[in-house]
Amino acid sequence: MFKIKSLGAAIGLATLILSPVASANLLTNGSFEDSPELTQAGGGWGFFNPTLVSGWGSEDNNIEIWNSGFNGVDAADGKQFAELNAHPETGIAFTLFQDIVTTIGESYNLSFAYRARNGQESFNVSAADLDSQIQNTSTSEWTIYSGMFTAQEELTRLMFTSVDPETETLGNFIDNVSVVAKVPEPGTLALLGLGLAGLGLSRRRRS
Ligand SMILES: [Ca+2]
Ligand SMILES: [Ca+2]
Repeated sequence: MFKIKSLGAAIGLATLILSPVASANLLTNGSFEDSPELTQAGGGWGFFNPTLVSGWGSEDNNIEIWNSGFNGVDAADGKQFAELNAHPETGIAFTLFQDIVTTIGESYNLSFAYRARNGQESFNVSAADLDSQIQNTSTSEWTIYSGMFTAQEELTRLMFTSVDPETETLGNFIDNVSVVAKVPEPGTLALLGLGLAGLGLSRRRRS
């Protein structure tokens, strides 16, 4: 009985070590659910000074949040999402950014949902060594982006920047943004599983 118990403890410990790595979103308010009350156009949307939207910033522009269902667009996650091309216009590209505490040399997985408003849109996403321009064409459904970056600083800025339209106020919906420390490769997990199985086997052989 003692041997079975100790094997159980070993598996429990492995689960304990691996599970927090796999699940924690390092972003604050990644799904844009936490914002002031949406007051424009009957409550369907709102735009705010970035200091009022938890987690997110913007360079010289406000941040625009929509309620799920407004103008027929359901959120990809939860009840709200962002329109990168905010309101009103200031004459420079719209940005939406968040600074993340990172470990230099470690890799992180980025994912988010994006959707076009009019069908001919694009935006840039960057973080450390990641720099992608995304053509945003589907107005009928959300598309999931996933990518990876390796931190070069102790603070990494995740940044979305409007490309087309660059300065006009309509376009580029974003929701459900997530940055997680890179999880162990499936191969590593399989090897760990084999190791535990081997442990059980050798214990059985001894008994
Ligand atoms: Ca959301
Ligand atoms: Ca807008």
